[in-house]
Amino acid sequence: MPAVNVVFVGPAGSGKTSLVKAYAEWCRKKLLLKVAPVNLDPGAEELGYKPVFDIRKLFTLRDIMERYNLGPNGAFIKASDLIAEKIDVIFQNQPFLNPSKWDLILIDTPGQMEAFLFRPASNLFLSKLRNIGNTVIAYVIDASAISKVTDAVFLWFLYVLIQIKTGLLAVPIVNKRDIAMNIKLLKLLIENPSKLIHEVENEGLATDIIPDLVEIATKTKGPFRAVLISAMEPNDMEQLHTILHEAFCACGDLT
Ligand SMILES: Nc1nc2c(ncn2[C@@H]2O[C@H](COP(=O)(O)OP(=O)(O)OP(=O)(O)O)[C@@H](O)[C@H]2O)c(=O)[nH]1
Ligand SMILES: [Mg+2]
Repeated sequence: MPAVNVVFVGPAGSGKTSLVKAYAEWCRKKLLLKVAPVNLDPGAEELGYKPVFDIRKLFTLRDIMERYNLGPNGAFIKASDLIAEKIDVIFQNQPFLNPSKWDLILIDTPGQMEAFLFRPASNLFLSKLRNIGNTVIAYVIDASAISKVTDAVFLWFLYVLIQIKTGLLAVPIVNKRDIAMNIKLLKLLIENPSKLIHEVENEGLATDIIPDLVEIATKTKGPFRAVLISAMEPNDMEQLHTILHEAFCACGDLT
C-alpha cells in the first residue's frame, strides 16, 4: 500500500514544525499509526520531534553560509538547489525508500517559502513524493497574523499560488487559534470570501482593489470548512486529521 504524504507549508513561524510534532504524536497515540516525520528545513534548530529523515544530515544552513560565503537568504536558495542536486540520495533514505512501511509521512518545510516552494527544487521533490504515495499540502495560516481584510486576502493569494505552482490539492489550516486576532474574518476567508467585502474598513490604497481580489478569492474557494486549531492543544489534532481525511477522500485514503 502506498504511503500517505502531508506536506506542511506556510509563512515563516506559522507553526509548521509545531504541527508536525503535535499531529505525529496524536496519530501514534490515538490511531496507532506508523508516522514518519521528515525535516526539510536546513535552518531548523530545535524540532521537538525525532525526524526519520533530516536534511541537516546532508547539510545545514550554517555549513552552506560558511562554505559558499552567503547570508541566510542566499544560503536557503543554495540549500534548495542542493536538495535538487541530491534528490536521488534523499530518496534512498527512509521513509522514502520503503514507503509501504509507513502509514503517514509528514514533511516539515522551511518557512522561507520563496526559497523552497517557489523554486524548481520543490517540483522535483514533490513529483518524487507523488510517486510514492498520495500527497496533499497542509497550508498553515497563522491566526495571529490576520486582523484586517488585506491580511486575509494576502494569505489567500499565497494559498492559490501554492496550488498553481505545485499542482497539488492544498488544505487551508488555521493555526494559533488560541491567539487569533479575528476569528470571524478567518472563517469568512475560507468558507465565504465574498462576504469579506462587508468587512473592509479603511484599508488605504488597497480599498479600491479589494473587491476585485475578493472576487478572485471567491472563484478559487476550495471545498473546505474552516479548521481553526492550535498546535499547543493535542485535542485539536482530531480536527486536523478529519479535514486531511476529507482531502484524501478526493485523491486517496488516509488510514
Ligand atoms: N500560541 C501558539 N503558539 C504557537 C502555535 N503553534 C506554534 N506556536 C509558536 O509559534 C512559534 C513558531 O512555531 P514553529 O512551529 O517553529 O513555526 P514554523 O512554521 O515551523 O516556523 P519556521 O520553520 O521558522 O518557518 C513557536 O514559538 C511556537 O511555539 C499555536 O497554535 N499557538
Ligand atoms: Mg519550522
